[in-house]
Amino acid sequence: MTFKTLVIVFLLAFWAIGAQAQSLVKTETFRIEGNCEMCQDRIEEALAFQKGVKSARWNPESKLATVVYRTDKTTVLQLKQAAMAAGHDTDAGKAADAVYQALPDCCQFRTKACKESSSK
Ligand SMILES: [Cu+2]
Repeated sequence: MTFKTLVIVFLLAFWAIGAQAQSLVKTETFRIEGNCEMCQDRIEEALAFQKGVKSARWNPESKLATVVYRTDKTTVLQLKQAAMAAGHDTDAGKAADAVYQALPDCCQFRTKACKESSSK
């Protein structure tokens, strides 16, 4: 094996590993209940703390979370459970009442919309 062949083999191997790692990264968009910017911080932080999460955004207008994560490290269900643990309902279940009740008034998304009370 010449040095040149060796280099090509190495490059191919790195490319293959890179392509495989890339295929494990998935972007998923799903709904999380919430109201305001405080909810946004809380939700994004809860999601970002999950293993394998590359980025997490939540939009207070659409209530949609967009998460980039590694499919070998976490699942959408785990991400939803993280949001629920932080006090926010998802289609996978509701947050525990005790956690929900502890949210600031403005964030009580089950009973009121923050926009109406806090818009200046
Ligand atoms: Cu809030």
